Amino acid sequence: MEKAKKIWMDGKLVNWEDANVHILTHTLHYGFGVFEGTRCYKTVDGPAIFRLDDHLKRLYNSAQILTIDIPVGFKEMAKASKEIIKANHYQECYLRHIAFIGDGEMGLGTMTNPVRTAIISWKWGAYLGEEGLKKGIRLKTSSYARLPVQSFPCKAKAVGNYVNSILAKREALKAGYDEAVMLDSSGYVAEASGENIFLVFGDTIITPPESSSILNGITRKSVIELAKDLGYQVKEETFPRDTIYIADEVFLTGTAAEVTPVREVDNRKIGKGSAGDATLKIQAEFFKIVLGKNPKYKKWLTYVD
Ligand code: PPE
Repeated sequence: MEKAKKIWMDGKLVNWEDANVHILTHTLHYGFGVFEGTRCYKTVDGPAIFRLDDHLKRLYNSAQILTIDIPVGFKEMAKASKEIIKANHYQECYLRHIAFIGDGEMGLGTMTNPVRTAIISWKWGAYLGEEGLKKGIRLKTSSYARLPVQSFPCKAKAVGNYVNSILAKREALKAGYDEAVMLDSSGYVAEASGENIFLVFGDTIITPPESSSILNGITRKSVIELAKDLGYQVKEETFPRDTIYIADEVFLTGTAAEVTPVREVDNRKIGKGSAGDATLKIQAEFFKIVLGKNPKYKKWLTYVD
């Protein structure tokens, strides 16, 4: 990873090398913390953060779900999100917000440790590879189910939730695939390890509903809106893995993955076995929006300067 000059930590800009924590940092031991992933794009009018308010809302909602009191206010966090990009002279980057429990006492019941915050920025290219973004990736159904909704806060982007995702991801990578698709505890399709999933059947697009054990992706929400704009009928419904195999097209959405086509699932070719036409149309429209080239969606951009 290419180092940036500065990291925003607990209200101050510090040098990259100095953004360290103590080994007794509570979140490091127990995974109790929340985070966000947001992208800043080099738009035609300068750098702009895509749906910053929605990402910050989700960060504070995640903290609310976990009963973590973030000591920095929403407005200050929004301001700092722009500051860190300026401090590092980035035109485009990924932003990682994190709120975690610092050191002090140990044990699960600790309530008095400080809640710490940071915003880190770095250059992040195509998450699932340039070629994947153009031609499509290979997906494997994971043997790990998404944790059941009665046991895990799926609407919180919580640090510890990612043990489940990383187990699935590593299993897929070791088996030679690019990404894992995870089922819920009843066997229905939930989401990929770090992306939401969409299937295309002609002019209809389906994706698992918000009520399922998925993260309510901000890219997912954006793609639903823009797909409807493009004339597709979008249905949020539950489906088994078999439905993926017979889809005309499959694609994944996420801040890091953006709109990534899927060309193969569990050794079954999807459609023509390459990126589908509808997927590429939606992807092109998505990139237009994030790059500030669609006036209708400028409302989703927060300009840095
Ligand atoms: N599901 C999960 C489990 C998930 O982690 C993400 C984001 C999404 C869906 C898509 O949500 P959204 O980004 O709001 O559209 N995954 C982050 C993981 C990146 C990482 O490896 O770290 C991301 O895309 O930033």
